[in-house]
Amino acid sequence: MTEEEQQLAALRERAVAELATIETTDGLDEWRLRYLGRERGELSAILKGLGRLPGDQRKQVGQAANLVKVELEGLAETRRGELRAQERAAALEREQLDVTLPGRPITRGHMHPLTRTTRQIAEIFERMGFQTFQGPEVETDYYNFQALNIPQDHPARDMQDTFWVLPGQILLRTQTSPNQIRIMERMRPPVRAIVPGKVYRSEATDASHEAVFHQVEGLLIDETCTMSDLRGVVERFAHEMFGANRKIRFRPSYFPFTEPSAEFDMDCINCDGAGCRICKYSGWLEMGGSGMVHPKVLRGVGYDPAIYRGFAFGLGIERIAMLRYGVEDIRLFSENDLRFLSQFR
Ligand code: 2NM
Repeated sequence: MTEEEQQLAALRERAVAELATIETTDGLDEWRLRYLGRERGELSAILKGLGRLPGDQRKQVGQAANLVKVELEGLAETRRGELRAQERAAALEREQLDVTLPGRPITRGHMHPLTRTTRQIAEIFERMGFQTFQGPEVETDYYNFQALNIPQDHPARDMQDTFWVLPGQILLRTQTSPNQIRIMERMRPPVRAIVPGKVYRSEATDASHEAVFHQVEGLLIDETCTMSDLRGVVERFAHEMFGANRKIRFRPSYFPFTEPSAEFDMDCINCDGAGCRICKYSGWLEMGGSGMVHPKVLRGVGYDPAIYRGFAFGLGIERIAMLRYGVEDIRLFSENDLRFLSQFR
């Protein structure tokens, strides 16, 4: 074997060994340049040196070099195919999209428990022919007190510690009744109105008292209604809201805007009247106030008390929601804690 043939065999061995270690098509291009490149390739260098050899050797080495060249090119193309396939597989792996993964949940809001309770209450009264109205939360002294037969020096004003906006003139309503006055001013009887909404009282806060809370007041005006109609409406409400077996009792009371006045209780939904922690062992739950609208109030809105009469009542919405849902602290409704609110979705 000539020196050139030995050189060729060593080159071939090196090229084949190196090719096996190449991992990228870029690396393969470099390899090709190094061994097979026209300008600086090692094989080309051997072919260029052929001229210096004697004739018979030139042919022999030339043929051997060509065989190596063809072999190496064949191996390179095979390797290129393998590397391309590997690179495509890696790219696909990187881009992979698993369409079977579960989607990200869409966080969806829901009604506040007090809004939900308010709507349930309104629906019950709407089925009895009442119409729902809303009105201003900032009121005048006239609509909040005077029109309701609570004059300047009346002790009843002490019952409702007021948030004044303009002392003596503008205030945050202490009940929703000022809106009942506005409704009566606008309408001729018969009137059947429900007024839910926010009310404000400057009071110390505890588990059952808030300075801002919600009330629903009802009003019915016609020529013939009596306290037994009032009782029927309140009882029907209790049955629809808390179940057909609930019992209602009326106790005489006092409000400046009604005469006679009464407060009403419902037998305890927790113990059915037997006495428990919820009803403070009395068997009864206080529900609200009511009465026949005072003749002075009727006259004030332009109704003739000799012709028209009516009854009115007021209920606390938080109180109803607390009983319905078993909530024991009124402050939870306004704390905006999702651990509480999310339970009402
Ligand atoms: C209550 C209790 C008793 C009431 C009275 C009126 C009006 F405007 F007709 F005079 N509206 N609401 C009323 C009566 C409210 O809440 C405890």
